[in-house]
Amino acid sequence: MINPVSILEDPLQNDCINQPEDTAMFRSKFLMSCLFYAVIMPNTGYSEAPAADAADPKKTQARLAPTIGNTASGTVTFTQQADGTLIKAEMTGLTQGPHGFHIHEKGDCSSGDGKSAGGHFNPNATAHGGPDDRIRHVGDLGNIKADASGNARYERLDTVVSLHGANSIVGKAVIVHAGRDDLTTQPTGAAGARVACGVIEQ
Ligand SMILES: [Cu+2]
Ligand SMILES: [Zn+2]
Repeated sequence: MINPVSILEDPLQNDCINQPEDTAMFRSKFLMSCLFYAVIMPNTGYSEAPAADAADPKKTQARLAPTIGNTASGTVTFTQQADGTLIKAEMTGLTQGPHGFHIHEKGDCSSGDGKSAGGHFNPNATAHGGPDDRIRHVGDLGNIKADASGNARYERLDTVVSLHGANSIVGKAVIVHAGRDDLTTQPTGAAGARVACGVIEQ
């Protein structure tokens, strides 16, 4: 549909509507502009609402399973918002304390130790850091901290992680580590072994 407001604001279209009684040459010119709007414009698609894009998801998740010899499992959800990506995690079966929590570059948890997920997701080739650092891997989410029962929750609105474009984490993997990410040691944060792994769903 042609937006009535755009018709009123468009000088060519106004010419078409307010056709002056003038020479045949002008009439012909105005007729051309009428034809342009009648025939060409409806096919340009400018006035159509953008189609929903299946490659532009608004929400996804990863279900984390324990690596061999470990008991940690849980779910991480990613919700794209106007102001960033809301990341929420719930884990069980951890040892008490902080555990390195990252997005790794390969969506592959097939090896028993989680190493098939590769290194931290780092599309911009920067140094490792904490989630609030200006210089960090896209995948650097800091630590998830478990209570005495081994349960952990994490919630963060992250402005670097995205569900589309170059920083898209869709199809990558979430890893929880045995130890704390010190947010400093390169390139891993020295967080130790990988105790849980889950692929971020497409
Ligand atoms: Cu990691
Ligand atoms: Zn990192």
